[in-house]
Amino acid sequence: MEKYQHLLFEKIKQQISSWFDDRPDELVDHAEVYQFLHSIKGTSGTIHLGGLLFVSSKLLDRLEANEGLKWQKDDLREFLFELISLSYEYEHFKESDYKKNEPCCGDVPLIQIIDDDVTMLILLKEALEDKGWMVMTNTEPDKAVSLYYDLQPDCLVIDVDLPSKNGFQLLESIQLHNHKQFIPKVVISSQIDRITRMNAYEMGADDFIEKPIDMEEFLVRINRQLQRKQIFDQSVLIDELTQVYNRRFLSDQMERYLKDFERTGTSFSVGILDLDYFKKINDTYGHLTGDKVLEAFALFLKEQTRSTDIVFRYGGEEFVVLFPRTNDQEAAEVAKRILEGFSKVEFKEQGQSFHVSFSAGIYMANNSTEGSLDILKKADQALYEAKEKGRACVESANEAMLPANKILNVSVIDDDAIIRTLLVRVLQNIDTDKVLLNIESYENGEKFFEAARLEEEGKHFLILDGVMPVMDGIEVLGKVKSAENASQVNVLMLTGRKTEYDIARALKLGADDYVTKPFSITELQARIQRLIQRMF
Ligand code: GH3
Ligand code: MG
Repeated sequence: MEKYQHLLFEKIKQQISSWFDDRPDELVDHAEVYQFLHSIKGTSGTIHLGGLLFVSSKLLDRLEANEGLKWQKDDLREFLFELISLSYEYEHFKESDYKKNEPCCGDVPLIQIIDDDVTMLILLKEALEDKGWMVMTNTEPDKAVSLYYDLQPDCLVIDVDLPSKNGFQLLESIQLHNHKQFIPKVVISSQIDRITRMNAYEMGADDFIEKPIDMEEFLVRINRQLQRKQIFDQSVLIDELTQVYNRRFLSDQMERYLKDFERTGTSFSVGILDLDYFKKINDTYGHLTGDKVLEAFALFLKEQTRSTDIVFRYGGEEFVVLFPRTNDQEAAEVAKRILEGFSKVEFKEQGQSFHVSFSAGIYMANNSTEGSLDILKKADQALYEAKEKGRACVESANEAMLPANKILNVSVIDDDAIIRTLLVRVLQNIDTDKVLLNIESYENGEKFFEAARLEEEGKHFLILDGVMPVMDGIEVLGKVKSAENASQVNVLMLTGRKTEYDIARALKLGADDYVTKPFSITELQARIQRLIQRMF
């Protein structure tokens, strides 16, 4: 059956390619489109492709209303879009996988499982994900710890029978951080004697579940832990590690300032401060040293700001300072002064000393139509610029305000007509306020260079397929990066899943980001949107 399904997709692909690549300017007959859809409908029913059957039937119904029409290519592409995107999904994801690939929204609880038994890991992951929770898995303890710090999960499930690093040791190292950061920990173990259980609770376990696991009970118990975490998060406003306010209180407070601003016109500024190369500190001296730096930084911020300014921990090593009744220049001056002072603080660890700097983005709220998220976004853009400028500096978004209608030339270079069509549509749907997107697609690098696309004025953003028959993606990248305006060009590479070598090479040659094929369309859209926003 799979073979026939594959053949049908090939057929769809060929037809799309012949319409949109080989005869781009010709009109297409109504009858030709009708036959195409009719044949897909007939075949897809027989070979159990329900979604395809549904879409082709729907399109056929709609087509009847347009009888006798000659199709312009752009209209046809739009008309067939659902079919094109469905064939991409079918080709690359099994229906069940595809659903799981949908990006989770921010509110979905995240569970981290550490277990060296892969079969068990998969079993637990599937059961938890069926409940709609997001699950990250690890078999390797050291990686697990760093992922734990990166992700700050809502619940940790840990198998203490791990052979390489004793599960208890792992639990203990996490607990040292965790005593200030409430994340419920569920221990699973095949050893269930009294001493093991007591050890587990001693080291911070919130629950102890014996193997073999009764799955139904396991899910109920995990759910209970997630509820506890939620209640905890909602009841506290202070970040336990750094003793400054947390993110939840930030939104409350900003709403209040915004109301004030609306009523009295009193503006305020926001600064986002992000430690530079913080990951390196964790990697070099361990996460506990990292924690100490965070505590010291938070304290320094509290000491060095006015009593009316408020400090928040925004995320891992990112802090926000709210400056009431302060314009952006004044706020930037304060941030610069703090930067100078903090960079001089000497940290001593394992016989070595080191210094830590930060980068900051400032934004003054000056428009009552902006909400707190818009304001934070602006400050975050300025922070991004500060990082781009080499870090250890302060940037203001108000200064850097861009003239409206900037143009970003976006080029899609991919030999696969389906992917090209999908990407162009994704790009058209991108919502940008300050940037005008000028989108073009090319079936290979040669055509891209022939069109002298890079000579068009303004910034460029390329979505480039790594593997193409005429002029390989890597070759295109090399040529782009040696162009005169290379600094104006951002490149997102599309690569095959298991081509680590290609990825490394692409990044070395100057690609700014990569996405592995097959990709989820919604995820890609979100990513491109973010990249574009960050470019401006
Ligand atoms: P950049 O200069 O670009 O900001 O680089 P960076 O290394 O500071 O930024 P990145 O976002 O790559 O890494 C931040 C790290 O902070 C990742 C995460 O492991 C770590 N982290 C997050 N929360 C905590 C925490 O509570 N304690 C410790 N020790 N580390 C944390
Ligand atoms: Mg950082």
